[in-house]
Amino acid sequence: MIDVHYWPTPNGWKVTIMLEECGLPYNIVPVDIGGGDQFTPEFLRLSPNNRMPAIVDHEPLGGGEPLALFESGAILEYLAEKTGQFLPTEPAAKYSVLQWVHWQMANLGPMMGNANHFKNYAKNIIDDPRQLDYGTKRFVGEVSRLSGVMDAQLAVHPYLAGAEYSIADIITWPWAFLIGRMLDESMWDEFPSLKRWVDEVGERPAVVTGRRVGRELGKRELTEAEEKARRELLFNQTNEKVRAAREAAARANA
Ligand SMILES: N[C@@H](CCC(=O)N[C@@H](CS)C(=O)NCC(=O)O)C(=O)O
Repeated sequence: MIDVHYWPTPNGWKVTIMLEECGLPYNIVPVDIGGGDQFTPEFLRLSPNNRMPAIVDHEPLGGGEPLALFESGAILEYLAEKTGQFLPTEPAAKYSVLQWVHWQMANLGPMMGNANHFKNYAKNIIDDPRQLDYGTKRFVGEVSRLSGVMDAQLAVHPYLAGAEYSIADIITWPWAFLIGRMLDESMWDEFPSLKRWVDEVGERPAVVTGRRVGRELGKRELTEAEEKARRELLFNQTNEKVRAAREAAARANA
């Protein structure tokens, strides 16, 4: 059995979609990131970067003790190797998939996270909205550029890494399908091949099911005070602020 330390967000969906695609049984362990579960000693032992998703595989590839992993890219690569699915073994094909996996992890995910932050969240935090202009322009501009990169690739290939559906698609779709919703629905007009792929992948049964996992978890209405505490927790994580949790975890896990 695989434990998935999870909250229903794009990075979490990558793992549930992959597990559904592979037909592997799994058990969801909720990590309420707005409530601070990512700072508990138990979670920091699995994921020292205080970010979900993380997994624990109790019957790991290669045998032995349960294997804990954080970072969605590493998790998908591991599950692909474990099941022999969605990552070819022939070197040229394998690395053509992995270059897109790394592209998502280093580009689309972080840029969309920041674009969403500046465009949708930051106005609730700062007093002068003009302070948001530069950050919004910079990150929305990057998402537009990255959408063009995907669109050009998908204009000549059915899937991101070529002819076959792979972990490159599984890792990218949970961010890509939100581009219009997070930024601007009219963006799709500029990227028809990307839109074709978003719609097609979105119809796969494993994608539909994986994205629904834990839907109810994030649904509770928060009070204004809870919302404020959540913003402080998620958007103000200097070393000074998280050091205490890390040190407490180190003591508890020693
Ligand atoms: N590169 C990481 C990013 C994970 C990530 O940013 N997770 C967010 C939720 S989508 C999180 O756990 N945030 C908790 C926090 O900011 O403290 C991955 O792909 O696994």
